[in-house]
Amino acid sequence: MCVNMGRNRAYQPFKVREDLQKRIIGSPTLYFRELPSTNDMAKELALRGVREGTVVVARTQNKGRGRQERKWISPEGGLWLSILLRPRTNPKHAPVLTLLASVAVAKTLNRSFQLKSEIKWPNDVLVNMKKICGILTETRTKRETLEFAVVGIGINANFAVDALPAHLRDSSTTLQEELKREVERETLLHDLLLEIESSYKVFVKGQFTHILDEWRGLATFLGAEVEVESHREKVEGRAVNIDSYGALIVKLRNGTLRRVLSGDLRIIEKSESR
Ligand code: BT5
Repeated sequence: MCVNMGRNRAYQPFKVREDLQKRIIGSPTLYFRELPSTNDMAKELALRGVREGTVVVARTQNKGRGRQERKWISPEGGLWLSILLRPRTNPKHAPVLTLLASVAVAKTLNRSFQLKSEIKWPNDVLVNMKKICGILTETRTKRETLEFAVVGIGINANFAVDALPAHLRDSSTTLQEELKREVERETLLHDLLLEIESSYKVFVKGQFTHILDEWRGLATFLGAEVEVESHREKVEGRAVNIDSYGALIVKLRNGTLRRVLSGDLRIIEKSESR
């Protein structure tokens, strides 16, 4: 359970380091006051050979990124972090790392704050249908091998939704808005890294089914009528499943199944049964 220790208290993610020492994820955890983007810093460190599991945390980001170079607004009070991973796996499975991270965030929010969190493909965690967390996984590959992956996680924690630009306020929320109090980010970070550690061990064994099953359980949009827009096309139909490459399976109106690898999903109508 996270106790109330908010923005005005010293934020010391380095405290996390000690008890995560024997683990993969979070050892070390590097803390920065301000960075352009924790993903960029983690990638730079990866190229310099730092070890798997290194976590980069920044109090604020001035060039936080989403997919396709979209802006990720990262005010003080948020939890902005990136995890460096070096799994020996086919790069095609890297999108499962995003699924794994979204499951870990949703489970941690559910468990620590009793917040009913849901997952929206491909990389959002929602509370009350509003985005509270976004995930950006970036990879570097050499031929058919994955050299490294950086999983960036942004959780809107201790700030009011007013800290976001006006056009995002209706579609976004923060832990502070939902709980009407601030949370202890050190504990949140600690619990999240433990959760990620346990699923990452499953991931490296290639046991994607377990991760996908957990994801399906939290992906409440499955079964809904959706529209998925990518730079290539717009697909409309029923979201029916996800495969072990992180692709969404959409059943089109004519009954054929379409595999969608990336895009932005909009829920048109939720299914009655979920
Ligand atoms: C994402 O992209 O949702 C991935 C966000 C990943 C952020 C983390 S923070 C730590 C690490 N370092 C980084 O530089 N990035 C990662 P996407 O699905 O493309 O969504 C981006 C869109 O979300 C933007 O275009 C806005 O519409 C919206 N957005 C931006 N900031 C937001 C915020 N704080 N809360 C909710 N929505 C936001």
